[in-house]
Amino acid sequence: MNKTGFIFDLDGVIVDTAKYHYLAWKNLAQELGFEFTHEQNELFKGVSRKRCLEILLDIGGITATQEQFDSWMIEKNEDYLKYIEKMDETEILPDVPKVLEYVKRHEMPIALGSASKNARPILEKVKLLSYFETIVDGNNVTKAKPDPEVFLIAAEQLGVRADQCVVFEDAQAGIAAANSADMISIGIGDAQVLSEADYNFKDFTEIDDGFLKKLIKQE
Ligand code: B16
Ligand code: MG
Repeated sequence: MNKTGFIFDLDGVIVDTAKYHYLAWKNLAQELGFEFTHEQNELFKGVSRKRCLEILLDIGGITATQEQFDSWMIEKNEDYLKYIEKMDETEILPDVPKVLEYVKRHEMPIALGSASKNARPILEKVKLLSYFETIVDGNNVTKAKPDPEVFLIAAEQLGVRADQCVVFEDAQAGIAAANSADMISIGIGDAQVLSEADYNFKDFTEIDDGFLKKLIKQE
């Protein structure tokens, strides 16, 4: 039987780090003299750190020198890491371990496909790192989602054909990336926002063994 490659996004799928990204961006905006709202933070999901800062500065109407830009990138990340430092297993989103366990028990390979450059320390903090055969993140890609690069590298590293991979994603750009990589896309979150996904679930509590079995058999 051919293997199915299971690829998971991180933020919004395995853990809710969006709330910490938000706090760190909000702190920076405040320092620069403007408000950054929860609604605006939606624009940042699945988007690279660099692109987030570009959007933030646009919101604040700020033009930065390259030097300022670089130092704000560092400042935001240092602030974000202070929140990450305190994370533990209690922050894993509901039923994620149940799904990882099922996939592992059936000896299917698992990869992470995330835009974050902090993916590895976060998985260590929440004690899930050992489930992943490979971590493909913001440190390994040159093109951000919706480009399929991150997922194609993950498939290659798992040794599984792209059309035999499934991707769990919470961002529109991630679903688009999975679709253009010819992978099965599974939207986690708002089905209206993620309407391009092949399947939609509110969260992992809605995913049962029968569905996972179907993915493994690729019926
Ligand atoms: P970092 P994902 C993304 O994670 C976040 O959703 C996005 O808000 C963040 O800007 C990006 O990672 C980069 O994160 O600053 O840690 O490198 O959803 O692709 O797992
Ligand atoms: Mg995400």
